[in-house]
Amino acid sequence: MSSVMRCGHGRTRGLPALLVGALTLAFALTGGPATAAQQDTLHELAAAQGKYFGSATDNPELSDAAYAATLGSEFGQITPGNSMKWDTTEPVQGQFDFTKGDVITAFAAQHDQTVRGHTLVWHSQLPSWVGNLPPAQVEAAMTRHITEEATHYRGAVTAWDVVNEPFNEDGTFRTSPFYTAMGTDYVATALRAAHAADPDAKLYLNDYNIEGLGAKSDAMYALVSELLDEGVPLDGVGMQAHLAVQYGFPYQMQANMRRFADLGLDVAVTELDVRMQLPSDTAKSDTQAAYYRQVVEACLAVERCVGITVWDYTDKYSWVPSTFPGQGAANLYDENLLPKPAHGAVRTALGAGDDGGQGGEPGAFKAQYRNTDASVGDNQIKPGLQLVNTGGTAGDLSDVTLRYWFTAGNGAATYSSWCDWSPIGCSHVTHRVVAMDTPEAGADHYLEVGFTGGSLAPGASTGEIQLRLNKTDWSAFDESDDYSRGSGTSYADAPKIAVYAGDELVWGIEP
Ligand code: 9MR
Repeated sequence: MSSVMRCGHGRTRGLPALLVGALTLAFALTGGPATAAQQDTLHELAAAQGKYFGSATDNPELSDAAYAATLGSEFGQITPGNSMKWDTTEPVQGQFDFTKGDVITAFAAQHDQTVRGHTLVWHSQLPSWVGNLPPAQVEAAMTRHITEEATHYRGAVTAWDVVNEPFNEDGTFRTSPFYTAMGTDYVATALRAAHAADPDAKLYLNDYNIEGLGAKSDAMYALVSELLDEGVPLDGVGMQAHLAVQYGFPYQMQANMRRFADLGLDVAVTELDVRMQLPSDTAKSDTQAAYYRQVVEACLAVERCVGITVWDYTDKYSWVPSTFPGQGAANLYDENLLPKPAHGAVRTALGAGDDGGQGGEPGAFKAQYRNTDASVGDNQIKPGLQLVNTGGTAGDLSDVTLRYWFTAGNGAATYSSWCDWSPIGCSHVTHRVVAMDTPEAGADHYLEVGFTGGSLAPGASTGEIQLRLNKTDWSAFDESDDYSRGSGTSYADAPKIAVYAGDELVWGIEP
């Protein structure tokens, strides 16, 4: 099911599609223990692509020698999971304690790693004295906290999550002592204070559930656009990426990253993990590996995506089981510090075993359509679509979308959409209804169909994807004038259904 989205984002030309194996929607994984001592580390693989690969860590874990060895060798960047948060660094007003964070920065220096500072201003892990201040004193306390901490870590921290998690799920600002005292201005005030304290650090806003297109990432997009317009020092957006097998992959992550990059900002994946309902099984583990791979692919495809940090690398030290009882197994390595299939998927996506990853032209595709619904005046629209790879190489599906245009008529402006059946499995198909900013003849909305990943071999077809949509009040459509509708009941090439690879139109004619 999906609800209506406004079509407002600018589409720019796509970057080269990643060409992956020739299997149709098969997530061929190469998990298993890493044996060769001389094989490239995750960070070396990422660095060859101009990115870093990092992990969160925490002070108690560093006394686990086996854990620390892999942390120090496999990753080129670390983030303290807790030790730079306000409750640790200024538990009592004016009493600063950077002991724990200093252990992290010393570990990083020993292992030639960069550090992302996390985090200066957050509603959580905030000592109660801050919330108990009269609102008129909060700005001074916040500025002092930022100034002391960012000054202390000057030179040791390359990037700061200056403000963490400013938004609610619907894109409204989250209430916090900072918001209560200063309204939305607290974000700019915090960024300016951090910049004054450490002009060399990259300054980020960081949040979860902003990885895909949606209300919350729209809110972040609007905020950072405004901050940039006002000349507020801001370098990047952190997408935490706490994903879950059972909730699906974020909608159009790559396109979402690209719209932030197009503003001139860096993008970082800051807290990646992919949890699941326990126990793990092959299907969940395969989906998890696919999600990790897709995040890597999205970052590789967007030049301004500077790197990926996993929210600790092993299930042994994951935050998930204590927060979501019954869930876990979210990390790249298991509780015995052995790499899982997701680890192999990340390595493969980072170009392990090839010459560092190949770029190529956007895939060559065409859309085919058949009408599975004789009635033009009922309350559902039911296009059957299939996507065919007309090129000579495997086409990456993670970046491909199709559009079926229609007119909404009267009734509710919200929609549900459905994939009823497909041989590739509806769980691999994403769909939503988008309202056009500028309606055309026969088209004021479109059904957008995408894929969670996989690739299509040369000449191969996805096979039928049976789609259906309705208005949430189940009022009737008049399909007779719909731009993309045809009357043929067998599959045929459909020039009025568009296919995009990345942001580039590769098939069809837009209305
Ligand atoms: O990993 C952190 C965990 O050890 C703490 O108990 C938890 C408390 O909120 O915070 C965890 O890290 C969070 C991060 O700071 C912000 N994004 C969500 C992370 C997971 O909760």
